[in-house]
Amino acid sequence: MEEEKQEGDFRTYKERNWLSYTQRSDFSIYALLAVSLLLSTIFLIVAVSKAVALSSEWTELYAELPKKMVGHDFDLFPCDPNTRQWEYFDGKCYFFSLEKTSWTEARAQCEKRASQLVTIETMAEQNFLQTRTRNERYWIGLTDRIIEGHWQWLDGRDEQTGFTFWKRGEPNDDHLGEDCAHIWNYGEWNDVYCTYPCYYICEKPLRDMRPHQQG
Ligand SMILES: [Ca+2]
Ligand SMILES: [Ca+2]
Repeated sequence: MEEEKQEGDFRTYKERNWLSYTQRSDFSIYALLAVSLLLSTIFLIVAVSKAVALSSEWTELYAELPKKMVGHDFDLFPCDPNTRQWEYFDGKCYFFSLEKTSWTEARAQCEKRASQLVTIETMAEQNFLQTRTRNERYWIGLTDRIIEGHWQWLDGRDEQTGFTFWKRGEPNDDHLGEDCAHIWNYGEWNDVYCTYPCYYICEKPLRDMRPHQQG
């Protein structure tokens, strides 16, 4: 009897211990789960707030990008970043025609573009133009149609008091009467009759292309 009782007590003791252990174990699991949940929630909140901040930064960056690109394009092509028909040199914009026409029509075409047939004032400008014209004939804004032998630029400057780059022996007012000037081989100038088909160069100040930069 005594042995049975002891065995019963021992069993009860084991069962209590087991129950106590199981309860402690459950508590630990719940605690771990709670901590995990808390950490996950914190992580999620941090991740979401980071994503929102990043998204906002990207939105701002993309909103600024077109403005920055436009600014960059104007740095590279100050005269005309959209079509690039006008080329920049030393504060002015130049248009080189793709078709040949008479001097009178060339002048009209430049006026349509709010510009004038080019006036060449310096060797630097001459160099720029001749690297671009490559021995082709291009009309310039120089004529002696009003008074034969008195060459004048369309902007009113007198040819005799400024820079000149005539070919040797020109202007010669050769046959048919040569009253209009063009750039030719090596960029040198020649007079020819005004209906001769030539390319042409228009010119205007850079400030006329970008009115907002005036000041
Ligand atoms: Ca002449
Ligand atoms: Ca000539």
